[in-house]
Amino acid sequence: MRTDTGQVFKLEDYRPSDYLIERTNLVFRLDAERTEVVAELAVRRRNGVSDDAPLILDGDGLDLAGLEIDGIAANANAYTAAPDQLTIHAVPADRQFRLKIVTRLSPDTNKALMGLYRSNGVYCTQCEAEGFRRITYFLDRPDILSVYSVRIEADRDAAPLMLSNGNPGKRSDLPDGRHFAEWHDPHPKPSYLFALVAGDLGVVRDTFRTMTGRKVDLAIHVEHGKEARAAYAMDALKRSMAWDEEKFGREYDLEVFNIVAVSDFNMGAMENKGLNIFNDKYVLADEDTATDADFANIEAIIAHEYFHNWTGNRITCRDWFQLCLKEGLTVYRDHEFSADQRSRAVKRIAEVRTLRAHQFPEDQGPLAHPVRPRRYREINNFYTATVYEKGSEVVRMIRTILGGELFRKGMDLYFKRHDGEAATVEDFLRVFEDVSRRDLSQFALWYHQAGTPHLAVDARYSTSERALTLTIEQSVPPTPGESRKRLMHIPLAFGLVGSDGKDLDWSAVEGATVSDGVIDVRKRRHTVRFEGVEERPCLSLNREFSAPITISAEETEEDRLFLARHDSDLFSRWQALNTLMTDALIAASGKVRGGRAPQMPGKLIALCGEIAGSHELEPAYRALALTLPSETDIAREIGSDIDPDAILAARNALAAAIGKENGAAFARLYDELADTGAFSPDAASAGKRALRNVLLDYLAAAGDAERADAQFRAATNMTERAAALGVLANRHPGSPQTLAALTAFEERYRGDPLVLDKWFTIQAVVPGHETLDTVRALTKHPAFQFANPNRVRALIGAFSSANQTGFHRPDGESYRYFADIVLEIERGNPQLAARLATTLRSWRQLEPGRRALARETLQRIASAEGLSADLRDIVERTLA
Ligand code: B3K
Ligand code: ZN
Repeated sequence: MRTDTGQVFKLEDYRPSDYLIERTNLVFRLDAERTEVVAELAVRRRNGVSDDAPLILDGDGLDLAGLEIDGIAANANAYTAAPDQLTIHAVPADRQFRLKIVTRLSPDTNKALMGLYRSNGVYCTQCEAEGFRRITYFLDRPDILSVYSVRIEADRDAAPLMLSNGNPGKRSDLPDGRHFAEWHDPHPKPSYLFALVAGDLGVVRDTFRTMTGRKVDLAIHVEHGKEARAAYAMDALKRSMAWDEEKFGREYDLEVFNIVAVSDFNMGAMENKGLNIFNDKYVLADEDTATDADFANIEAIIAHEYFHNWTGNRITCRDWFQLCLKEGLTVYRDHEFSADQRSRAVKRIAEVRTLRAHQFPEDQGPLAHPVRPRRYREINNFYTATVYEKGSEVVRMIRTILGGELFRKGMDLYFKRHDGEAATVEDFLRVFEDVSRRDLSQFALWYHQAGTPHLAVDARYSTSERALTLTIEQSVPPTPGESRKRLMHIPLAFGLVGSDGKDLDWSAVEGATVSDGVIDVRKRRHTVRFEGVEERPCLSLNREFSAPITISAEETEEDRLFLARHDSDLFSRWQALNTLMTDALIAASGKVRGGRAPQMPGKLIALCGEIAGSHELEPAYRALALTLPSETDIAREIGSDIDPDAILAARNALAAAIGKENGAAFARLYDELADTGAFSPDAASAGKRALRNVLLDYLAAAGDAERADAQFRAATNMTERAAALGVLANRHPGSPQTLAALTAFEERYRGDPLVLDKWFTIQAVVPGHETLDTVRALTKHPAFQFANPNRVRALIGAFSSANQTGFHRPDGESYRYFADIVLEIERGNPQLAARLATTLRSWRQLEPGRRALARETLQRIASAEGLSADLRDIVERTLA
């Protein structure tokens, strides 16, 4: 494990390297304990660099076993080799020279899952961000683009499959039961996109005909016996390839495209050129083992990694500060893809919920950072919701400001101008300025400034003048290290909704630029006057969530009820209902805390019944609309002095009231929605199941355990089965039906840890203080492994992030247990430990007792000996 050096990397310190590596030839002699890597690098000194400039290559835990310069064994005083650096002092006078570097690795002892490791016997690599330096010494930075040729040698029996980036070359037998395969990738790429896989796997094959008629061989490699579960991923891949051609004119550029699913993986998937490596959770799906949410995730992640081929691989990042250049943009592209494949409104609501659940707490807490950070200690800690999700929102705003046509023109120019380059955020913004001739310098603050902007909106309508005056005031709350904020350019989409539910027109507007239903907010304060407005409108603000901001407006409950029924913008309609729910829950939790019985909001409860039965709305939309804000959502909106127990009580009370008042109608609808016919994972069928499961939860909250039990027993797919089990476990913990269902699930999926993860999660999120004991016990389950990130996330991750009452026990017992686990995990896998530790980022919002205990926990982690850079960075920033 690399311990912390305390080094801080700064954006302003960027400078190009003195040397380039134009070609990289790698030979891997694979062995579980002693793999030999021979790297032959064609190096060139950059113009103008003096020939006594040393060549400094990055390493991480490496052991140099041989070094030749231009074919001659290097003299001992020509270089210094340390595990984390190889410095060549005496560099040849010629501008171009060759280096041959031999290193030895032990894939089996690599538990960090970075560099070359083995997962279930399969050799695989993960190099982003800085894993290549665990394989060989290199200029391991994204602006060093090199053409790679790879030769893999392995045991024929253990590794019939041998893959790397690019196109396949020669393949033949070797003595001693070994064989080799060669690969060549013609596209220059940074080292973080290098990949290798070798092992014994099953395969699903297909082909894709590109827009210019080239045939691409597609293959998805999975564990033997699981081939059928890769069919959906293959379908999603082909749809992604066609979509990128149609919507962005992007064609695939190799003869083959390989995807490999592995079971030990630190994140979702990795976009290595021509050889995407996936967490098997995001490849394997069939109706018996995967929920509709799993299918949707697979579709999105397959698309995301595929889209990186252009946004990330063909055009990569100059340095890691530019991470959003590939991630935010590619998330935007996968969002658009899913919106086109499914329902746009439903997708948008889901995106906003994710943004608020994961990114808003970043912006509002100690880990706040701009979409393009200016400094980091450990880059792996910056693969955040801010870089990804807010980064995507920023791209979306560019499209909103410019319009679809200019946006596409800008993207075309980006691909044309920067293909084959390592680019920056400035390069990206410039293409849009060039095609639109608009000044995006104020807009660029979205990349540079952290924090969620806030708009306070006040509306005055004058009946006599038939004029509406909006006062819009912007503010950006301070974030750590950025106390003074500059004013942002915020595209605020809006509508003036008339009493018939239709948008009202206006004849003139002054005080701001308003076009296509979007106000360009740029100043601290705008007074916008609309004339010719026939009646007092209901204001629908931030339609489609046009900007990732918070808004306060003096709206009455009547206005919200009206918008929740009539807003033509389906996102804002959902928002109105969601705000009503949130307000009701905040009020109720305040009552509970004060020892009083919460009052139940009659009109809201009735509206829920109405929406459930609104057949003109698609079921998936109704399901989202009826879903109460989560306990974490409520806590975030309350913002300080959080008591999770009061929030849970309030939420349960409202769920029970909604379920009870609407009981008969919900039950009828539940029965009507029963799945008949063959299973299909399509969005419409999934939507019906989602609505039915939401209704099931309400009915159970109101006391009916029978339905959930019956659904569990009759379930014909995982969506029904897992939902019923979750409802039983949450609403009727410890009941005989719940216990029987948990046992049945375990027995059925015993041999399939990936599916058993659902069983771990369902139990980990059962509200209440006692769940800690369940979690402790489950870590002893034979299927549970601390070394496997999926298991850890399913049990410990779910418990700490989604079980507010269990994790934030008032006695601090869960925190103490959590700290022990984080420290244990970090010994093998620092990245996973650091990621887990971020669940404590909102500790300052807790009530004083829990806050003190959470601080103690963080301090205990921070004071542990020999902490990794990953974990130290997170805990120190969280405490700062
Ligand atoms: N680019 C990878 C993430 C790598 C994370 C490294 N710590 C997956 C993706 O965003 O597509
Ligand atoms: Zn990505």
